[in-house]
Amino acid sequence: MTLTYDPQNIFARILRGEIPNKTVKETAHTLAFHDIRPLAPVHILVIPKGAYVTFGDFAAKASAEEIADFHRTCAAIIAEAGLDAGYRVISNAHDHGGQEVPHYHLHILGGAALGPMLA
Ligand code: IU
Repeated sequence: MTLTYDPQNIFARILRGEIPNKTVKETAHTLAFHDIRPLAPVHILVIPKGAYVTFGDFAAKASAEEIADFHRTCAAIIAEAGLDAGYRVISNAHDHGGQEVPHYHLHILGGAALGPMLA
């Protein structure tokens, strides 16, 4: 499986400011924004600013500081979005995972009962 990073992918372009986004939170290493095609009342994408393709790529190569910043940002978003009743985090990877955009991202979904994951 190739992990060559495509610098023209849509999230790289968002990070460069070439395409607008509805930002939820931004830190030194992380950007979070509303998904343009929400699958739940709350559907936020969280991406590292570094060039990583998948969860595995990020987890293997990112610095401890990047990894901590990313996950603390996710936690802050979950708290601030009021998802006390529950939420789901998903990351799709490569073809079998159904990944459309080849820049690592976590989906945070909530705001309604989501049901069983594979229903
Ligand atoms: P996936 O995990 O790669 O399949 O998810 C990509 C998501 O990016 C998907 O939910 C799209 O609706 C979303 N998205 C977006 O928010 N803005 C865009 O310009 C594009 C896709 I292209």
